[in-house]
Amino acid sequence: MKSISLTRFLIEEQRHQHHIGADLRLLIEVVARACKSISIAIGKGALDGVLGNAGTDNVQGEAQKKLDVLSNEILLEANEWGGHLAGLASEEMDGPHTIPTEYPRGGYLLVFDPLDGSSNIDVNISVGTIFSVLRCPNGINGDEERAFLQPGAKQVAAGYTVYGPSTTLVLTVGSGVHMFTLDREVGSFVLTQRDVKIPADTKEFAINMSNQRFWEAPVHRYISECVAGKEGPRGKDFNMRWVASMVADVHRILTRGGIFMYPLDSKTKDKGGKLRLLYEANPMSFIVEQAGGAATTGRQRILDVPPTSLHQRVPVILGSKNEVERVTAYHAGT
Ligand code: AHM
Ligand code: MG
Repeated sequence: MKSISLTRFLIEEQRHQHHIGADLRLLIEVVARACKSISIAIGKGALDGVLGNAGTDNVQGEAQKKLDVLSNEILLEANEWGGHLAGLASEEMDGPHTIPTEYPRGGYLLVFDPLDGSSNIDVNISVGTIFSVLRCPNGINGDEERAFLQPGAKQVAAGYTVYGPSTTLVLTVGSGVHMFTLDREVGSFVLTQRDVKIPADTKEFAINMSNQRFWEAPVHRYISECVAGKEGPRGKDFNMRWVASMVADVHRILTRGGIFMYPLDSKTKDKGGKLRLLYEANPMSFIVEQAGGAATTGRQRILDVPPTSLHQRVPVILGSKNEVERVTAYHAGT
């Protein structure tokens, strides 16, 4: 079988399926190209002096790693001149990035977490880039924060790249989820799985167990029933995995099913949760729903949450549909 590059896949999506237009195709190609550069930088690791802290904090008061800053710069530089964007925003910047006046502006907004799972960079464990694409609303400038404050259901595309033993780009434009693996010799992403589906049932959960004492009752109930295994109410043994890189944990769920939880707890309640809505929860929820899974805060579908600020946080429970529905039911008290 002939291998299908990301470029060819996108052209076919545009030409035959009419799922995307030329601008969105260009945008996705540019993001993918930036991810290749990030992959190369990560791959060099200590050889290139890119590990360690940058010595700066981001708007959320988190210490930035050198690779956080570098990945952010790579994505900004790649995207700002193409003419397809009205604005860009990122986990690593306080507000939207202003596109220099010498470049034309387009109709899309790009929001991203340039390098998710930063705590794993220095220990050589998988990290990833997450991105979400929205349309810039009429009459609002893409430099303005309010342009980005749209519920996740309005996303026109979302994806992530996981930098693991191989580099894999996972993409949805609202017509299923597709995986592309980077062929490092050729330098291009190649379609390796079309129309990925998450199994509805699972025996694997992902949660940071060290937060157990901070959880709410429905999460306690769900996890204790999993841990009780065959002898408990679920009547089967569960396994646990926690990479602490959301991208890697979600990638595992897309590959073999599972449930990922960073729920509301008393430690993060004041902030609204741990993970960020616009560039972590929304793109991942769009991908998971497109793959037949579900994503909720416990109380509401994530894609329906109306954003109030760029760096807003939200509880996240996503993955295999039947498990997510069970946790939702526990939250509803049933
Ligand atoms: P980051 O964007 O600063 O890297 O934080 C997000 C990450 C997620 O990838 C991961 O699921 C979570 O934080 C891990 O948190 P913890 O270290 O509390 O387990
Ligand atoms: Mg992140």
